[in-house]
Amino acid sequence: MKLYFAPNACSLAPHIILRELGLPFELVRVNNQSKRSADGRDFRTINPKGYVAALVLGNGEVLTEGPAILQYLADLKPETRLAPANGSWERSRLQELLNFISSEIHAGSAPLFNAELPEAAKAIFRDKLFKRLDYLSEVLGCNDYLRGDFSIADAYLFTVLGWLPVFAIDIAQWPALAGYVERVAARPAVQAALQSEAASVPV
Ligand SMILES: N[C@@H](CCC(=O)N[C@@H](CS)C(=O)NCC(=O)O)C(=O)O
Repeated sequence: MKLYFAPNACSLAPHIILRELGLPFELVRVNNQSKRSADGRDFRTINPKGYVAALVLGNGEVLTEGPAILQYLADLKPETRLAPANGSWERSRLQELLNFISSEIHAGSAPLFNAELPEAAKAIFRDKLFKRLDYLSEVLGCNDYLRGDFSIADAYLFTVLGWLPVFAIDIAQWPALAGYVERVAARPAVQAALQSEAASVPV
């Protein structure tokens, strides 16, 4: 399998999960501005939507959209229980979380990256994001992970919480989330993913 990624982008979540699962994979870095990829291709020929993550399977199929990639990967090794069995109630609960992270935190953060957006507009998005983080902090409470044991939702939430410093948002105002980020960051697979992205050659 090949994972097209950009350092510290949402593609970090499937990258972490590939390592958690111990699956063989190749990483291909993408320049999100020029859309060139490290294998010399125009990334839009791989994902016409033009954004990471994209997972290319051995049979040539290309899977995009973070939550779909994460679930596909977890289901390759169900015994690791990074996602509960497909069709179970627990799986629906996990999907509920993945969708929340995707639409409320990931997509909710996206405008804050936009240098052209006026500060007044950013303040509206920031306020909404704060409400979502308040909620997540309550859900997490004093648990180590979102759903008991570490799951694909944790790889995704860890990834998007990693963007807060870019927006000058101090995670310390949510002690449960601050502790959570430290806990997830300490996992060997997470360390390995972060280090290999930092060491990857710019395209
Ligand atoms: N709906 C997509 C969104 C992916 C996305 O936002 N990718 C960002 C990085 S986190 C990106 O590559 N943006 C570049 C662009 O849109 O041109 C998913 O959930 O996978």
